[in-house]
Amino acid sequence: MANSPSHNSDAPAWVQNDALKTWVAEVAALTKPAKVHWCDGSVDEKNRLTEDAVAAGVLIPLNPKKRPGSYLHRSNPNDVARVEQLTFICTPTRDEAGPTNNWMAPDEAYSKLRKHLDGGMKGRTMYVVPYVMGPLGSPFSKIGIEITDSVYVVLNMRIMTRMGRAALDMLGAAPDFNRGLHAVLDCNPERRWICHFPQDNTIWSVGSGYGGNALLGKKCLALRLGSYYAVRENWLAEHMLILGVESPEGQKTYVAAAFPSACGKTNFAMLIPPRRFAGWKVFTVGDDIAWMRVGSDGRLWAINPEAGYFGVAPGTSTKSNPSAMKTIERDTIFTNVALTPDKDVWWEGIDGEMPEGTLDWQGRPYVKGSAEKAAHPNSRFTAPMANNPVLSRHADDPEGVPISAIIFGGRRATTIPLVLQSFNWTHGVYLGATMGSETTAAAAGKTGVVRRDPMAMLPFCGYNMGNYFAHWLKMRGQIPLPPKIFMVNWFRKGADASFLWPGYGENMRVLKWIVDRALGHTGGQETLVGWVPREGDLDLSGMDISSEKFRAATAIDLDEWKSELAGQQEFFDKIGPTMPAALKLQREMLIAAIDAARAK
Ligand code: GTP
Ligand code: SPV
Ligand code: MN
Repeated sequence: MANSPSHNSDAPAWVQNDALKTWVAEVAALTKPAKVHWCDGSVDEKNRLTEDAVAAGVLIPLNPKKRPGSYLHRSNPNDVARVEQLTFICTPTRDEAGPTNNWMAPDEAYSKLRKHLDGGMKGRTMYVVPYVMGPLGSPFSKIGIEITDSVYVVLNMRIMTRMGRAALDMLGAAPDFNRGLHAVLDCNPERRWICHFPQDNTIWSVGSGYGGNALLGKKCLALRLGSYYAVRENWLAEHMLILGVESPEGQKTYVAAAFPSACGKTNFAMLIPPRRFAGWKVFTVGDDIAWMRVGSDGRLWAINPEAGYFGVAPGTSTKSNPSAMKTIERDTIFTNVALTPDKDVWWEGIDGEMPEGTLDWQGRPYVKGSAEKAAHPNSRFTAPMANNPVLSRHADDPEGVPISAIIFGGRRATTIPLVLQSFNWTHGVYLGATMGSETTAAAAGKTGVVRRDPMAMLPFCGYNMGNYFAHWLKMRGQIPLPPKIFMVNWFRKGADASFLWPGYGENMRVLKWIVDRALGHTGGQETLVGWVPREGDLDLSGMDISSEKFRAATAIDLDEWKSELAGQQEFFDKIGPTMPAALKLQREMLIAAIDAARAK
């Protein structure tokens, strides 16, 4: 009976967890689906669900000769990115969520969403998706169950997480799994809310089927709730890629880097060193999220909680990111890219011209010369990390990898130089906390506006931002051998509005200096704002950049810094009473130092 809690008996024999069965029965009684499907994660199940999705028009099969096992999904055109203004932290008090988050009282949020969830899955299949964030068997890992009425979400979760029976085997009889409830409803922006209940380890998301709004393990669990647990349990949940650099001598160094959404994490994590760096290799551990804990050796150890990549398509080519192009050759779900007549994918920046007869991301014939893009600027690929030719051997390691350097980097046309090393941990936290970046298509709203995006966590910190800064400062005392902290900017522009630094693989030159500095192998020059490479420290040989451009990319202009520091005041004021004094002092000291230097 679809309308009664008798769904309890629908659970297959391999589902033994009573708390789970009870919860699923309660949700089914509320949402009243026609059918409940428990996901076991098998290949057979994937094939059946894919067939269903194709039959329903949710997935369009791509050319099996060109993209075996791959599909295109076109989302509702009103649902193409995260919606920050509809994302809420639902803590008992507003102060816990803090001034940078939208807040709703838990009771209010539950009752508001419950109204829409009541009968919200009528006539539809309700999927129960057990998943693990983190390697199976790792003490770092967390188990979630996402209930969803979207087969597209199920198939994405199967790529992005360790999904299926393995998660329930790991959970055993424990009742403390994350409870995620997701329903697309009629995909109406007027009925779209993404609500987090940290005290209840619960996420309710309605009205969107897209990315971080709907794949609840990713931004909702791994970052917003993750950060909330991390501050209580003395670890860090961060919007960071993790990569390993191997020198020709075989020395391996691991680095974690926080860049805001659509600011280069996937690309940096898969970097192919230029010819000049023969013998150097970069391996991907993760491309979006890092969970980091202090190890028994006193170092900071990181795992990637995800198992796949939900990567930005536009700009991806064999020139910019050959490893990503290999990764998406097969078994990939593409969302909102353009479709060529021979059923392959196309987007702005991919290799080659757009073929005649290409359909745009909404399925309309593309009119060449049109002001609109053929692929949506936030179009994405979902691909298993196992496809990545430069996947680190440690990507699935329950222990993770030891981090020697942390990098913060925004998208800034001015002010921020190519690379900067902080003087110490506190100064590094200040650099991260005051990071600015231009907004991108990864979130709904205007793009290209500079905003403060501390540690690339503005949309993902699940509690009061001032307390988050305090947590970062406090972590220094917990890490006997802390990583060194750096800041980079691949996006500085010249007077002609073009990028000064070629980026992508050439970022290896900067990464090498960072690794050398972190290991104490090379010098640097002290400036008022941090350490920078001395003339000649960055190996530029075999590279196409004029010395004027390089100088402009690395320049520290004290006038620009003066206005940067003025801009930080507004943000500090917004954080208010929880803003740590240590960070305010960093800013004041820098203002004083710049004033003194300019006074002559
Ligand atoms: P999310 O998945 O949204 O968190 O994004 P991300 O941080 O992983 O960004 P990604 O690597 O997908 O890059 C986003 C956009 O920036 C793409 O269009 C890239 O082509 C572009 N990009 C990445 N690295 C560089 C770089 O070094 N220089 C320049 N100019 N552009 C870059
Ligand atoms: C981001 O916006 O940072 C992403 C894409 O990685 S989403 O999963 O939609 O959050
Ligand atoms: Mn991201």
